[in-house]
Amino acid sequence: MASTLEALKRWVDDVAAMTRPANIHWCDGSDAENHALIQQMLADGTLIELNQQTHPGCYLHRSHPGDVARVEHLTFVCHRNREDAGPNNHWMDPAEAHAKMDALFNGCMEGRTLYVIPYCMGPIDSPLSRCGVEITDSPYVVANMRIMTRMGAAAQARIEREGSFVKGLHSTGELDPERRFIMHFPEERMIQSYGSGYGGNALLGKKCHALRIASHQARDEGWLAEHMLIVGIENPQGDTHYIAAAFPSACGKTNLAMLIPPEAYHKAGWKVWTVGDDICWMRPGPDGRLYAINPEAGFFGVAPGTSTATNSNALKSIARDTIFTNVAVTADNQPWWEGLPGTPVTDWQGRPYDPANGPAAHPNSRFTVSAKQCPTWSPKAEDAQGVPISAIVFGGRRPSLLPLVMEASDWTHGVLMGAAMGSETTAAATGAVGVLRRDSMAMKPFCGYHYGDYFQHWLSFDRPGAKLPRIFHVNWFRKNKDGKFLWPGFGENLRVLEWMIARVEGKARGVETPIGTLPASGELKLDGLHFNQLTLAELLAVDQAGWQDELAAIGEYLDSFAPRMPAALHAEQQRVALALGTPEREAATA
Ligand code: GTP
Ligand code: SPV
Ligand code: MN
Repeated sequence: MASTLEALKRWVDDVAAMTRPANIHWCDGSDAENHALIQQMLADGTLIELNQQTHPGCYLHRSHPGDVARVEHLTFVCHRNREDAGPNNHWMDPAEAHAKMDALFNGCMEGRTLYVIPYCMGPIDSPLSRCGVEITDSPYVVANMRIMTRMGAAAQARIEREGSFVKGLHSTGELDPERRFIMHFPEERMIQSYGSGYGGNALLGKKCHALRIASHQARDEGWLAEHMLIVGIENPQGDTHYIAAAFPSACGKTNLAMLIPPEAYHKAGWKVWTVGDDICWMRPGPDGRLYAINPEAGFFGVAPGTSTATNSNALKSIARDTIFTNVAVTADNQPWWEGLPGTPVTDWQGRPYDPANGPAAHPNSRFTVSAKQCPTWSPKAEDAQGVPISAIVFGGRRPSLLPLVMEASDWTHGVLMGAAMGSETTAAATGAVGVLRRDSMAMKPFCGYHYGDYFQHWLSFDRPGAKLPRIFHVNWFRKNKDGKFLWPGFGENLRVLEWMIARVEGKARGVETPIGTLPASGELKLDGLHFNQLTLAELLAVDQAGWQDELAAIGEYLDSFAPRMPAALHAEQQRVALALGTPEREAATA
């Protein structure tokens, strides 16, 4: 049998024969290689040098103004059997998709360099990690992948040893939205992306591999690939609980992962440890608990709103050696976005700043930075075995109804809470912003197979011997009549996490309601926070009529995944609806 290296070389040769690049470069991930690439990008304008006194090693990239976010309508999951993709995905027949992509890739790298990027998702020596190779004609992608993954020689050595890897082929093409597709072939463990240079469309290790392909692989192999941050909360006694939380794009994962404790908590000795800010791979360990790794090595974080007040850890992380994409710049050439002090002179498109043109920084402008630069980066993030998860949290942008926090009565109820998740859309994907949509487990754009099968896979973790995490649902985004957030959020969210940990440790009794367990009076510690008791009551109220409607909507949503919707989840929806006193629907469908 041919070695893996030979198979890899043969694939690179095949791709080169199709795309016809002028040069082929195998990336080793070294500093020298990175330096040379940056010099080349500065020379051709792909990167713009920022103020090297205030921001050493920082550069700005302006993407094409029509290529600033993930494109869900152009993203396909190409299973052989259409049913396997589910109504949650766009599907194309694999043969048709391959023909379409082959035509686009034909000769597309003429005059350009083809880069071969071997990468490892997760710590190089972890059994939970998985490898891939991305071929791209974008040096910007190479520089970002070097920060976001363990890229280069060590990854290639693991690939040669292991014998398998995910194949990703990417070309920026003409950046024409009419000639743009992000194709996934889960059964072939392959990704093909054409016509975009942006984030999740182009850095194939991230959403394409670590979520769409990995979620499918995880189902086959008995683990979970999730759109979750991982954070460690250390109490004053020195005990650390790890929490994994799924929020949709631009709904607060990076912020919660790097949370700054409120002053009183800090003084009392609470500490926060960042393990991951976007993706979490988990599997049951020998003791029955779920163990998680962060497959990424860096942060591709939302810039706007990042400030000393909201996330000083992120701000400290990005003070050097950071690539900024689509931010504005100040008169002295520092990166700038809405939420920072100072004034921009040049907007994200390079125009003189004019408020009539909208925000100075694009709402989905981002920073790419090595996780090692984060002041709260957890030493456990490199642990090959991962960290044990005490609690799983779901949440989204819900301006009304959903309380600040509630706990599921058991795993099945928790899976229902995750499946029922809804959120207002954000600038992280092209399309309308602020529209409420269901986004089960924050995986709507990322689950590589049928949601019904995915829910079943989640339910299957509840088996004899399992010591599963508690499941919670949070909502930092409740608004009052004037459209103002009711909850201060950010660092103050630690108060909610403290209650969760008290629940995990059996130290908070809570109040049982039909929708879940909520904090009992006095259990949420609000000292030092100027907070009105009426606001708290509003944040923790259960609006029975509103919830009856919500359960009916959840029921309809779940029905859209029939016939693959697990009966147990349907029954759980019925149970909660009944507890809320809605016998009509129960009678109608029983
Ligand atoms: P992706 O990288 O797209 O997956 O996003 P994310 O989930 O990591 O979101 P992020 O933490 O970058 O936050 C997105 C936006 O939400 C930023 O503008 C934040 O300022 C804002 N945000 C985060 N946490 C809170 C919070 O607790 N309350 C409020 N009101 N806003 C928040
Ligand atoms: C998201 O949209 O959830 C992101 C950014 O984290 S991207 O890499 O574009 O997917
Ligand atoms: Mn994300």
